[in-house]
Amino acid sequence: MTTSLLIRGGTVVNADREFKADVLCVDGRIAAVGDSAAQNAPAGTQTLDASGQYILPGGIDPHTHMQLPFMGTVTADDFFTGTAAGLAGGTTSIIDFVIPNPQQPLMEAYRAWRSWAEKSAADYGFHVAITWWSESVHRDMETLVKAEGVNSFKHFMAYKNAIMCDDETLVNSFKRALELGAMPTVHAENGELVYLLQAEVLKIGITGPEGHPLSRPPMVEGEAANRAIAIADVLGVPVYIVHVSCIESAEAIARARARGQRVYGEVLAGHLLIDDSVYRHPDFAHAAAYVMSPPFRPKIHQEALWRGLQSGQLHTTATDHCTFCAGQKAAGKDDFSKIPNGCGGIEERMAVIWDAGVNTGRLTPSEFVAITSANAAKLFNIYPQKGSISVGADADLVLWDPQGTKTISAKTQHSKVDFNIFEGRKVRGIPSHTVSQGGVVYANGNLMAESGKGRYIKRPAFGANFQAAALRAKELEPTAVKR
Ligand code: URQ
Ligand code: ZN
Ligand code: ZN
Repeated sequence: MTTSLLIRGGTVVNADREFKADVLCVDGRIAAVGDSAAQNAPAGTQTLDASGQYILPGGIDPHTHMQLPFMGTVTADDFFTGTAAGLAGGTTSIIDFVIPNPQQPLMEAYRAWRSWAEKSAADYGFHVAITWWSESVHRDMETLVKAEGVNSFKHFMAYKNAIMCDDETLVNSFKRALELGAMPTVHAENGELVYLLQAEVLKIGITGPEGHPLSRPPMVEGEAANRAIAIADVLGVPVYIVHVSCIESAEAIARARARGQRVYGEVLAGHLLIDDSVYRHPDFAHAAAYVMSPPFRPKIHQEALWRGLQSGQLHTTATDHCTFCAGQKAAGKDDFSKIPNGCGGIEERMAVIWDAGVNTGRLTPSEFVAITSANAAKLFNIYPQKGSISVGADADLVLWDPQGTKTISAKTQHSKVDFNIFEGRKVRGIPSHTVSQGGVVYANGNLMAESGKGRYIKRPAFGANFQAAALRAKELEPTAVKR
């Protein structure tokens, strides 16, 4: 049975341009854009009036952790509640993370996460973390790329004695990623420095959440970003740096890109709008709710992140949605290094960035689409299936009401967590409808997310351009001197 949806009277916004056009969706795909949409609408087509609104590609959040077992607990949002919250905010796809324990076979961890994600309400993919190295990891990476549609591998340079990978693993895995046509990504913080600084801060008697940023100053991130960039440069592989939070790493990326290196940066909505004063709140639960890594920074860093997004030196926005309730955060009541790291944001990302970015003139609507959807689709090789309103693309769209307003609150959010890092923020510019796979899943506050409706999205390896880069790097290899 054909399901069709006609969206009339709106302004379509893609990353390259905006234009008035109707959009017809048939059986989960975009079937027509423009005057032919209405002409080709089958009998009985549901119609949405988008006059005065923008029609955006569904948001893509390339950095979430639903149902993550971490620091002795599991996140409050599972793959259903987390993706449902995303749909309420206009995000129709996520890329989450498979994070094997050290020594755990990658395929075993991958199968576990795939089973957890079956309840997703929206489409999803996985970056797979490389937390250890062996012949089996080398082999499983190939299986994941060639058989499972994984084209990105994550490396935590922080979290010593847990999931941190050392330089040997970074080097081996980056090289393997290049061979396979996959994108290496990094959490860039020097885990050795964090470990030492945590001990030093605790030793002088600072045990509260205010100790968290003290143990992870910006240069701890800057060093790791520079190191990951240098390793990628020597090996001739691109690299994607997640949650760039500070001037030090933003400048490291800009310098590398100015040299022509393929380095990409991701910025969290939280790091654009929240500063480190939150850690000095007198109430433990309030301050602990903001404990995530890298930490929220002094305000001066926010301008560098906005400028990076405006200038194209930083590319995507995400949330790192990794939610822990107050009872879970209390694990660190007497020692901030034991507070489970992570915050929410998947429902709020698009609205807070529109409000602070587009309404202020920092971003055009097209630039907004680039950083909330299209660039992530391009960097993880699912464009234009995702990230574009074009014939043949998945019918994932948002009707965006630029005059709509809301005050963000944990009281009205859909996430299961009991806190909202954007609590009280008034925004103008919100989704009125979210369309996923051609069906309306959110309409004017009414969320109709369905568990299990989400699909696993395979992301193909990058082809010749990767291999060509590797070959060029090889050609540059010095030839042996004949003696
Ligand atoms: O580091 C990450 O990205 C995960 C473990 C979420 N937690 C966080 O603090 N960012
Ligand atoms: Zn991280
Ligand atoms: Zn993360």
